[in-house]
Amino acid sequence: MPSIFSKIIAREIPADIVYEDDDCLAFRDISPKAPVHILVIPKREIVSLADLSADDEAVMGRCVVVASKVAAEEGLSGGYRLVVNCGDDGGQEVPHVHFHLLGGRKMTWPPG
Ligand code: IU
Repeated sequence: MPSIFSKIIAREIPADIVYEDDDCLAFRDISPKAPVHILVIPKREIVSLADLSADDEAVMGRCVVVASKVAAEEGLSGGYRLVVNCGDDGGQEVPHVHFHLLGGRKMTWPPG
């Protein structure tokens, strides 16, 4: 089932895209929870972490490498947080797996 992120990938709705390659897309979150809040997604339609298969290993690894590259480009030399919410209990709202790259402020732990 295509989600709103599929429309962003297809350029059917606008987004502030900061990185793109054949497999991954990174764009600024529309409702940022930190000074830097970027979502890194696989272009492949994967609903959540709970739906991953062995075929997804490369693209998910690629997303983590992209997040690291984008974090460096955003100047997050002091550190950052990379988060994936999974399912209702994990607080996932958009059914297309995504990494939240959060930075530019001190993070707290544990998360809510
Ligand atoms: P979640 O992990 O599924 O809860 O995160 C979804 C995120 O997608 C959330 O931070 C939203 O602000 C963000 N988002 C967006 O950037 N653009 C959109 O059009 C929609 C949600 I809908």
